[in-house]
Amino acid sequence: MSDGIPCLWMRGGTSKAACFLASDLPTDPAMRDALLLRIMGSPDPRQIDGIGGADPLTSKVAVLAPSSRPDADVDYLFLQVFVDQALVSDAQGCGNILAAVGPAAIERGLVAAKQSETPVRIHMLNTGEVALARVQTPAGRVTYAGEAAIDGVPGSAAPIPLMFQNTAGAMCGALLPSGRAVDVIEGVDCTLIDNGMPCVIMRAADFGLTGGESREALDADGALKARIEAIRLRAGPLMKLGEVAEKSVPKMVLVSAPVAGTIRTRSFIPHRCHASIGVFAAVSVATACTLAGSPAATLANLPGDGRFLIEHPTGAAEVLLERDAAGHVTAAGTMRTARKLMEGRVFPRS
Ligand code: NQM
Repeated sequence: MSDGIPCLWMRGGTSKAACFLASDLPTDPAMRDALLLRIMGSPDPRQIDGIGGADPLTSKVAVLAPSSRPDADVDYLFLQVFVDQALVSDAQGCGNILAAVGPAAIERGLVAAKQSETPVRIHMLNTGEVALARVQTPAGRVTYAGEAAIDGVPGSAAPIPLMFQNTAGAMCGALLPSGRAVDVIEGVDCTLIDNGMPCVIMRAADFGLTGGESREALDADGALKARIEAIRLRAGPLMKLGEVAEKSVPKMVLVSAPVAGTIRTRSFIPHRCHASIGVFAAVSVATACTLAGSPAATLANLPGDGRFLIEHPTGAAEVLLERDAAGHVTAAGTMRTARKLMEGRVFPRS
């Protein structure tokens, strides 16, 4: 370890992650997780002795390996390294970091670049599903420069379209793990849903909020967070996730009427308010908007063309939903960008 560990530090969508090859990390998950905690500098609210950014959105890890199945090009394991607890969780995927996986797999030689655009089929080990990313590779090299802009990231970059299928019930076994579109928990109407990310969706108004509050104001509201956590702990077993006190799922999403898009959100991941919204969380919220009678559906302004604009604290995320004749969501997509920030070796504290 004194020579450091090869590491790519990448922005994926509105998050950042350290990307490793599985072959550079211990195979034993407990040893791997202990190493990742030391690399990130956890547990410590400032992560001062590691490379983590003192925020769940910048304390993430992607572990890449050659694909273990024939219909994919690369295996991607997402790990959330908690900031102020000695916990590393594989109980969720991450669609923002997913945007960095295609470029990182090409950079690290796991996938050969094609001449103009390289499709990368990514086996998401957390959920067992395969996503398709399209990476710009003019002249056979990844380019990060481009004209695509996403809210929550300044400037523009090369677009990375992401397409998903079969995400319903990815973590909970069913789109609606309780079998209902509405459950009442602690007196609050909740939709317990998993279309790629387990989420509990509730009306902001039921907490006395407008839903337009800033991330900082919500994070400072201890009474609100305690109420949301009480609901989360009861929702976990109902969602077939078991005891969730030490898990980063389910995510807790407050919804309100949109300003200009489909619906407005403030999401907790799960203890801090997200600066924007997770990719699969946005897909799950968009899907909830289509469920008659659910809190999200009563507030949503549904698009006519399948393009759902999910408003969040720093703008909006676009989610494309394909639905069958019965209205069931069959596929989803979004557009993200990514950037290589640093390539080198990382030196964990001993
Ligand atoms: O929902 C944050 C993020 C995420 C996850 C989180 C994500 C997703 O924005 O797919 O992208 O929910 O912890 O990076």
